[in-house]
Amino acid sequence: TLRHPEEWSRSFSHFISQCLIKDFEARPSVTHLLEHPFIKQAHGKDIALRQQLAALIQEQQQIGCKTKSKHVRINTRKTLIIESCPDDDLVNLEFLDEETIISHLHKRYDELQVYTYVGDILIALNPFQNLSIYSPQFSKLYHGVKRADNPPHIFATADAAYQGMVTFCKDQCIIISGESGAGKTESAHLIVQHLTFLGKANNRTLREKILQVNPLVEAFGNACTAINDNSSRFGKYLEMKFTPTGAVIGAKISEYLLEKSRVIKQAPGEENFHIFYYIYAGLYHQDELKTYRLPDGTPPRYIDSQHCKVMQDIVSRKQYKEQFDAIQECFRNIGFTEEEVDSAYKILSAILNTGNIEFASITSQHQTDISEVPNSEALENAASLLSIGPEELQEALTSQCVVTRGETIIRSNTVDKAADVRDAMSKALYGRLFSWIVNRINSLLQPDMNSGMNVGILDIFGFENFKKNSFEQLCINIANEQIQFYFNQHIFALEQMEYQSEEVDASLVEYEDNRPILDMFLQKPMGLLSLLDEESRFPQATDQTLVDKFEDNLRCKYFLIPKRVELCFGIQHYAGQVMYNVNGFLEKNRDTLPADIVVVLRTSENKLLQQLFSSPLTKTVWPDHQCSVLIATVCVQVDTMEMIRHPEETTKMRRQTVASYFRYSLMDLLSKMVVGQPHFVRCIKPNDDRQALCFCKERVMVQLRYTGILETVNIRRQGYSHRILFEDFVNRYYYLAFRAHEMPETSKENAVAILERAKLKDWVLGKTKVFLKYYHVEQLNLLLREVIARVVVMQAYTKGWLG
Ligand code: AOV
Ligand code: MG
Repeated sequence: TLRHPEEWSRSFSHFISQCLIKDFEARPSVTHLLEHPFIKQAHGKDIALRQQLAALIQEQQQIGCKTKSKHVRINTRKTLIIESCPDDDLVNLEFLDEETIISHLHKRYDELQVYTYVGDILIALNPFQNLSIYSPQFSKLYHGVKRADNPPHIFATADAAYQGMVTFCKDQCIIISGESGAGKTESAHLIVQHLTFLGKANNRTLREKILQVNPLVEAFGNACTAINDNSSRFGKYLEMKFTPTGAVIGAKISEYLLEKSRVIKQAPGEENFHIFYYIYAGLYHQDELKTYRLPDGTPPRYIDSQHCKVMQDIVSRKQYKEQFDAIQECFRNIGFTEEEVDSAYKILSAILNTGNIEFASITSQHQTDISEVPNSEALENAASLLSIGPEELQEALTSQCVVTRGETIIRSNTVDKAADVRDAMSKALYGRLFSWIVNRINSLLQPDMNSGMNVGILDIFGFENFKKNSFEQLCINIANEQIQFYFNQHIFALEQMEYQSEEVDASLVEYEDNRPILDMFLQKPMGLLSLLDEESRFPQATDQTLVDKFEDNLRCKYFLIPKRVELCFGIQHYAGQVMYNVNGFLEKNRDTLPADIVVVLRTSENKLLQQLFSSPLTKTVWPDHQCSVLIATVCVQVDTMEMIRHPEETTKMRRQTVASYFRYSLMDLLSKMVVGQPHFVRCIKPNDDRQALCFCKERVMVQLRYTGILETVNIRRQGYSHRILFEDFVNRYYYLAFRAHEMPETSKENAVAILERAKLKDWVLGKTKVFLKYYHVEQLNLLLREVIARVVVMQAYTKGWLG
């Protein structure tokens, strides 16, 4: 069966050449190709090619083939054809060792087969080029069919999650992991695209809205780094909401830990958040320049790193302008009002102007260290865009109110201090604007109905190891450490724990448990984050005292103090060793925003700004009873219901640091994830040069090792990834062996009856549960869907609807 010949846009010779790929001999059923009209109609020099193909098939038949493939079909290859075959899944490999797995993935990558299964887990190699396998034809192909019927694909993972949700009425969650630049964000987009298709978003407006959420949020939250031109600088959990029958009705995003420090400073060769370049290139008409007070000439300091492409070349400027137009479109489609968008642009322009405010030291009679703003243009621009008074702004930047013993004293800021306050204000403005945009999207995309289910998609910032790593990298890498832990829990720990408690005889697979590393970070009161918090509370603390504190208290093999490199410490992460420079850790962790700034911003006439600073930004985190398993296993401790305040919030309450906020954010994220049935996508970066068709064996090897792929293949081969209580099993599948009205007892015997009736092999029984292989559930679900469809038709007949 050759499906979708319309996909064959290529010429005959190309078609044939695609068939003559290296591993062709492993695919016997290609004989069908000779019968295909496309090939039968060969003429001219194509006839020679046809003969070549025939000869090859003959040769291949003589050799004899080991594979059992049945079909000729579209492949995930860039262009077309051939069939799914057993080696789409690493679990089916005859020999299982690192070398075989690598060469297997290498071979597939050379053929542009970027996806490979490990049981129900998807490995995605970054192709670093556009593939034509994401078209609507492919969407149709990956819709409610057996996984093995099609070559591995990211759409298949989306489909599995969707089917799981519809069949079991249970929330699902797709966890995408991989290092920076491995392809997580692209994968997340493709999943949203496919879920929108599956969710029959007939309503074009809703479909467009949902598809535009990612681009809009990423314009504000992504930036060009040394590793990835579109690197996510925040964690994102996107929940797509569906009706109980599976129609998509809305979406909701949760954002985690935006790297705000990027607003004020970027590492050499890196850029600020995309949106700044977009508006700078997009708002260029004279009247816009005037309205938004953007300097026409030298770009603002915050975006004028040596790589400021905006001014340097026309092409980039044009591209940014196009991106700006696209973002405008997103704002409009999603439903932001013009006034809101205008306010957002004003705040962004105000930030750019704020960055240009400079301070100079002046000497007065009483004090030597007073700062003032020598060139008031930037200050006036910023104040005007924020709708506040320039004098008030200047005062808030250059001085501070201190209350001592009931008396209020105005103290002047030094030049350095004033610059810090300025930057703190920019960061706060951006961070709050970002949160507001996310909240606004959520309110605009919120479904009318409360009931329903969702599929969550987790796309966080990937593991990073730069030449110089700071507090941001530490947080990013801890988050990745947590995701790896979650993966381990699901794939190895929980499964093997159940073998023991249910007395099932299954061989145990050894894996690298990263819990000790997580403990070292998160434990209270002696974990690294707690120690950092403690030190942040001392005004006299320095980088040296911080390193000393770590060194004195963190005595484990994962914490390293390098000799000869000062003010650095190393961590042996699950994904490799990273050296961190503590310079700025304390200040970044404190993340203070002086009260004077909040006071002056609250006087703004800009409605959006008032909203951003009127109430304390809070987030509720609670230990959900459903996530108690993970809370027990994850070392994050949440005492009771807590209101988590944004770190910069200054009140009489003890101030939250970034570290403690981070800890709660992780908890919040986990509590969302654990309610859903997880699906894992492991993104792998085949090379560091972002080159298409370049498979660097060593780089892939490292990633396979630290993600524990070999062990994963083993456990998927030997293990039972689904354990279902007899009661739940019978309730769920009794249609397969009993009549609808029979209501069988939910006993072990009836569970066995169903398993036998479904003709499954290799399952085992525990004390209270059925233990199933990863492919059993899919088989059961397909059978169930068929039976239910039959029942519905029969009922329709009996009711006379079908005549
Ligand atoms: P990341 O999300 O994993 O990094 P991205 O998804 O941004 O990585 O991918 C990096 C780049 O790889 C993209 O900009 C594309 O150029 C390319 N790419 C990835 N997947 C595909 C694909 N399926 N098809 C074509 N090109 C692809 V980070 O966010 O930095 O951790 O923090
Ligand atoms: Mg990303």
